[in-house]
Amino acid sequence: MTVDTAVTSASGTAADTELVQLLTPEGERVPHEHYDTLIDDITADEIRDLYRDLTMSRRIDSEAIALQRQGELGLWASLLGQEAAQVGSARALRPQDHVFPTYREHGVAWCRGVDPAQLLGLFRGVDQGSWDPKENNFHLYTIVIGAQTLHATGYAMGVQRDGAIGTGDPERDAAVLAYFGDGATSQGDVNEAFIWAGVNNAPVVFFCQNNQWAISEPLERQTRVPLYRRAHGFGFPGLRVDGNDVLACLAVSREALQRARDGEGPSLIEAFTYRMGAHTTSDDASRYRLDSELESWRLKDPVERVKAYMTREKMADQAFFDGVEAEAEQLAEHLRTTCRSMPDPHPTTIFDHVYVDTPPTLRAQQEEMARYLDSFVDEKEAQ
Ligand SMILES: Cc1ncc(C[n+]2csc(CCOP(=O)(O)OP(=O)(O)O)c2C)c(N)n1
Ligand SMILES: [Mg+2]
Repeated sequence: MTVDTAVTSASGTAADTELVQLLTPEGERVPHEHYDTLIDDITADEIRDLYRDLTMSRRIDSEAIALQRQGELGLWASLLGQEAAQVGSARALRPQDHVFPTYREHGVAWCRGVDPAQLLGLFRGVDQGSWDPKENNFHLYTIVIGAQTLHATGYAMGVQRDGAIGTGDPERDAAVLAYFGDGATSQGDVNEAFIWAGVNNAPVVFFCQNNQWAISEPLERQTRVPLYRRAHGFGFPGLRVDGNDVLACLAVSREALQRARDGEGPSLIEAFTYRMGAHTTSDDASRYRLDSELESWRLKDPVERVKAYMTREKMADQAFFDGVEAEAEQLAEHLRTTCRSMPDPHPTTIFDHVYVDTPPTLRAQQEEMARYLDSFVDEKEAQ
């Protein structure tokens, strides 16, 4: 028996794994023969906009963590460290493209134009996702690991049948972007989505944020080969990008989305990044990983490298950075006030929005619950 021992590590080695990178951790621009052509039209204004997106995403996150610590949210899943992967991929989208997120894509939501305060209701437990997916083509958060990759693939097959791809018309052509994590790649749903997308040539981009951890399970427990390589077995291309490099994430996503719109089928992007925080506010990451690992990734910070690049290239001065900070502070204030004023829902609203037309059995259960709750005598009334 011959055993292929060439690759036995999930991270891969430098020799067998090409990482697309356009901006080093020190903020130096790295020339790339191919991917430079995908961002060569980018202006200094657009770089400043990307920096603003990264900063605002980080501020949404830190504010939500603070609100959770103050008891205003039940839970929060932090995006800290993943800002570039999210902003770079999301800014490659056109308005008519569709996004299927997990529960961590707050930076993508921001780029799609969802009011970040609307993200909080789910984590406060007062709604099940309050934004209208049709408004910004940003679908609801999915907690069931990997399930949204099937939804995205099904949606992409619908887009295909609507004749919305391959026309070459930038107003009509549409693609679908599905986000998921490294741990999700072990789910049946994700592998089934890859098969369906592959054989149907569906216009979907699978964007895996490999943040190295699935709660307490390290990447090595999910795979023996770099994740992007799995795509080849399903019949479509895959690549690995520096997930802390917003320019590289933008470039590879632009290319993959255009392939999808042109009718060339799915692709897998593995954004190699790191979850700087705990899995959620309910988790204590110090129980299963070393501080030294965190420290090494801190040096690759996705926001700082853009700041260093802009400063080096004289694209922004201190007044610009102060202005963005002030704007982030205003956003944080908006989050605080909106969150605290969110009313508690009536318990029977849990039955709403399960079906478009609530079936009689479910309606009966809702009415029964209402009667039950009404049967409690209000203490004040009884006195
Ligand atoms: C089907 C399913 N199984 C298990 C869980 C519990 N769970 C929540 S998050 C998580 C880990 C996901 O890791 P990864 O896909 O790497 O995404 P990340 O949280 O790192 O962004 C698990 C197992 C779940 N939500 N759904
Ligand atoms: Mg993960």
